[in-house]
Amino acid sequence: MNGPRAKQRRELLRQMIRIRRFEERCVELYSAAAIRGFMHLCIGEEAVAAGIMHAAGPDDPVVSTYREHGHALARGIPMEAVLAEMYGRTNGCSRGRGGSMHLFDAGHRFYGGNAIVAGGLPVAVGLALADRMSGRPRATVCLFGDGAVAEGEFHECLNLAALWRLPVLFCCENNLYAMGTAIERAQAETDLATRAASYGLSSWAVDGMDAVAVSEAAERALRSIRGGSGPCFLELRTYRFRAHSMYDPERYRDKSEVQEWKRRDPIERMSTLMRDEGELGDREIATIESEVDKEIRNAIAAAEAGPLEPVEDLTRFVYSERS
Ligand SMILES: Cc1ncc(C[n+]2csc(CCOP(=O)(O)OP(=O)(O)O)c2C)c(N)n1
Repeated sequence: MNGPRAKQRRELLRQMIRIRRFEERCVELYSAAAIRGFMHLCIGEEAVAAGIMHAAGPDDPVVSTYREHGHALARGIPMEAVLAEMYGRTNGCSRGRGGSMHLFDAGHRFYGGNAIVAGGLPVAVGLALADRMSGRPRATVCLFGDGAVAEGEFHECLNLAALWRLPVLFCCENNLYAMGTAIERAQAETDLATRAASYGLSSWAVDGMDAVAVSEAAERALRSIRGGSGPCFLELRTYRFRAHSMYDPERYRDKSEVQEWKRRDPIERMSTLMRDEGELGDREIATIESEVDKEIRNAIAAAEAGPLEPVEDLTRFVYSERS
């Protein structure tokens, strides 16, 4: 019950619950106008964030998208710094300059949050090239959505990374939609793992609703990358349970489809498995929930207490300082 497998599952479950509860609270804070601007939630996709970050090493750079709260939290950026960023406060991880879509923390090797679809891929390839040239044994983890496949940068980056055998783990979160466009309306070949393999890199599809499967696939891929076999591509088949962003009438998909995917809820699935195998009881769940609740309350207090940037500092970090 306390072996490494149970420990791994407990950690994955804890991380997924943490991300889910955080984002549920963010919805309330957004309605109260405490958080403003764009906000994209990963509710339903938590197994990807938890699984990938569980496998990544602390020195591996991570490059993400605008749907990155879960990635940032699972990476270890303190919840206070994430929420303060979303509040636009200077104690946020990007000093309140980035907001929800631009979480950044070089200390945790988290190189963004990026509002541009596929914009992270060239960043990841550049980071991997720099590590290769400097002889650092790192692998860059690059997360992006299925919508990125429609961008030229995706193809250029997969080609270059494969050609130069760069240490990049490409993680495509295929949630079947790019805003309101279903993947089969935009792509002739919807099997993205097959598509990626055509660039000459190792590529496979993973059940993105299963955190253990995600973590094990990422571990396997990272072992291969560190062994010098070049980049890998994982197509993580997942689903977002909520709207694309906070304003989305969701006319592009049937409610029945959403209900169908909710039956595969990664948190329910993991807790049921763990209960069935005697690894989890009501007491453990209650403990996780209360610890997470406390962490969220502390994060809200820190965000609310965080200073706003004075107007005089508006152009700081925009233009270089005069010496
Ligand atoms: C280059 C570019 N084109 C268009 C947009 C507008 N846009 C914002 S989100 C989005 C959909 C992206 O979908 P996907 O990559 O599958 O990620 P998901 O939102 O599903 O996580 C689009 C087209 C953008 N931000 N950047």
